[in-house]
Amino acid sequence: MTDHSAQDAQTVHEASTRRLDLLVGVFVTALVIILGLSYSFSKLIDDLNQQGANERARLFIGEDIVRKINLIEKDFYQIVATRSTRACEIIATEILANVSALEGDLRVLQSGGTVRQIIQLNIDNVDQMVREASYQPHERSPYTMEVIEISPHLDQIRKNTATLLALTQANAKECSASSQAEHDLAQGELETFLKGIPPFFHRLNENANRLFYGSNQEIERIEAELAVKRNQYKIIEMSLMALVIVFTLVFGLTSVRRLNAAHARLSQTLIAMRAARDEAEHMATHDMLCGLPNRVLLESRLEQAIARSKRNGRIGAVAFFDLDGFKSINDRHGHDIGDLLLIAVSHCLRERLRASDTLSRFGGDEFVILIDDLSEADEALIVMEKLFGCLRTQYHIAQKEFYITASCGLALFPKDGEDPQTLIKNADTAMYQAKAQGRNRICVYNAAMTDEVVTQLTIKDELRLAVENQQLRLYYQPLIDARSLQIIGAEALLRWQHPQRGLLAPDQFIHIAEQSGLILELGAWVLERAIQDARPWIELYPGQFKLHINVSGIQLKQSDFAERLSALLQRYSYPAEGLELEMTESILIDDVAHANGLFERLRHMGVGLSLDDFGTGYSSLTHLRQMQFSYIKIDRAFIHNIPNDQDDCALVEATLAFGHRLDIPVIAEGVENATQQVWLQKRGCEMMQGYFFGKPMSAQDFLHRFETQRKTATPPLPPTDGA
Ligand SMILES: Nc1nc2c(ncn2[C@@H]2O[C@H](COP(=O)(O)OP(=O)(O)OP(=O)(O)O)[C@@H](O)[C@H]2O)c(=O)[nH]1
Ligand SMILES: [Mg+2]
Repeated sequence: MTDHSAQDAQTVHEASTRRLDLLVGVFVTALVIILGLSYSFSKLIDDLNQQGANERARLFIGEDIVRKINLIEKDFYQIVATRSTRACEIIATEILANVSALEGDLRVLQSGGTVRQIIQLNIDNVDQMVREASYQPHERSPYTMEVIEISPHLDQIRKNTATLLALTQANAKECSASSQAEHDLAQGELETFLKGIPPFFHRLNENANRLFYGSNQEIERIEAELAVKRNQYKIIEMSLMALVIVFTLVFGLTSVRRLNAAHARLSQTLIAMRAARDEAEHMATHDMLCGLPNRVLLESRLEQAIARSKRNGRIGAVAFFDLDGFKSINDRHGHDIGDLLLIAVSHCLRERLRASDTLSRFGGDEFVILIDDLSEADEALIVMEKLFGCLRTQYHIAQKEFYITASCGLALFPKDGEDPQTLIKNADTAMYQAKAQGRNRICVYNAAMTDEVVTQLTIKDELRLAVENQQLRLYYQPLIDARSLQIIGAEALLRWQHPQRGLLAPDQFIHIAEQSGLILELGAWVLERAIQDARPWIELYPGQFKLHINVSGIQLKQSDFAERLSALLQRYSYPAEGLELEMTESILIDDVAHANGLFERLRHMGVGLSLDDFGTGYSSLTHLRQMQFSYIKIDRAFIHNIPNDQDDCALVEATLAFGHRLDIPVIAEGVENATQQVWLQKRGCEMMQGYFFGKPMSAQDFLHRFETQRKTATPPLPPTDGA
């Protein structure tokens, strides 16, 4: 989901980037077009402006030409009117100067006269001209024709002026020195000459006026064109601006919308990614099944708690819980049920803890609890007792009932360790001890435990080889009928002939065998060997002898236990009725439904079931009744002090009464003297066992004792020194 969102976001991001690129492209193109158009239009307008300026310059020259021609014309008439030769000469000089100036003007016009030339001509109003025309025109003058027409007239003027001057001078001379006839002749020539002058100036003025008006019209045309171009330019400029604005609005709005959508998608992706990161973080620090903190988180919290405890001098505790026999629950009911049970237990434990305590799952059926901020160690034990409440209750899962116990190890800090690893290891060691001591209990860590654990681990390794190396032995202790005092059975007792440690009793190694699973191998060996050994004995007392074999709860939890036993009995042709399986109450606590089913099958086969160590466990009387045991065995701990200890006497009497009431015969273990024997006999105890009747002995010794009894049949049997 996260990858998908990230891809989406990437796609949207790319699309938005493309749109943005396009938008920028359109902007740049529009800008280039506007600048290009603006440049060409301004160039066009500049050209037109320049043309206008030039025309105005020419107009000015045209005006000047017209003015000068008028002056010349006026001067001519003055010459004609003047009789003074000196005055005539002055006027003639002025005319010639004006003609020269006129020629200059015409040359400027003819060559497409420049503003600078116009300036050199000392024309008035030059400033305005310069402002209007700021560059050199290059085109040829359009007034060449007028110039060509005017130019010859100027030569004519020069000639006429010279003629007029000459005539005037001649006239003056005639007036003073010549005859009247000569004077008249000169006067006549002058008048004739003067007659030709008006038409000449008329033509000249015409040309000059054409020049003037032509320029004027041209200026008007240019200005009109200029106005049109300016308007066109404005329209195009505004259209382009409008186009750009529309483009900007459309693309801008679309892009903003798209960017908003992209932003929203990106935000979603970010949220999804954050959630994924949180989930990953949670997964890295929590157990998947129960949702509890895992080892990583526990160690980190423990580290903080240790540091706090060092600062404030308070103490804390690490409790290591491991459920007892959980493997068999998995095996019998499946992992799903096992999972549900783990979850239910975790809920129960959590409810009994403070919010500040950490309940973590270490995997499997192990829970580690961190409790800190305690004043004294006993407070931790109080919490543990509270937690044990969870383990002595019934769990209802998938319409089944489960009883579960746990073993717990407790380590305190800073006393038992100053770092998380050491504390957890020590709590684990204490838990191991709790398992070794029979489970369903709390052990508080002490330094000696570490050595103990090392020893136990060594024993575990050696025990693996014990079967293979034939170091296991079976001893048999007689079971005596309390009324006849005859041997009517034997209890098979396991011993381990350890090469270095000597002969070891079961309490020194059986818990290790149970813990490591070796009990299955050991138990199978015991069953086969005992049945094999007892085969001849049963023939001595057919139908009466019973072989009692201890079986572990773990063995009974094997789903094929009944089948295996049946095969064994068949193999050695041993009658099922001659076999009594002794078990402790733990089988009842673990799984009542399974125990019921198995017992039903065993009873159906004919195998008897005895409850061992009665009074030391927590079994409910209802269950005892349901199980239909063939015998109840009172633990030797209660027999030892009778008849002196009133409490023990009361307990044994109660057990006997309970057995009689339920019609279950009672066996008393550990009978060591005649007083105890008599006391028990009097109270109706059905069977006895103990050193008073015989210590555990080898199979051969037992056979011997048994055969002797059969031959002599003289009870009671004296105590013997067995193994
Ligand atoms: N249902 C379930 N079982 C698990 C899970 N993780 C581990 N286990 C099983 O839990 C069992 C725990 O083993 P142990 O504690 O050594 O065995 P046990 O039968 O409880 O024996 P003791 O603790 O010695 O009394 C193993 O069989 C594991 O396969 C899980 O997540 N769910
Ligand atoms: Mg366990």
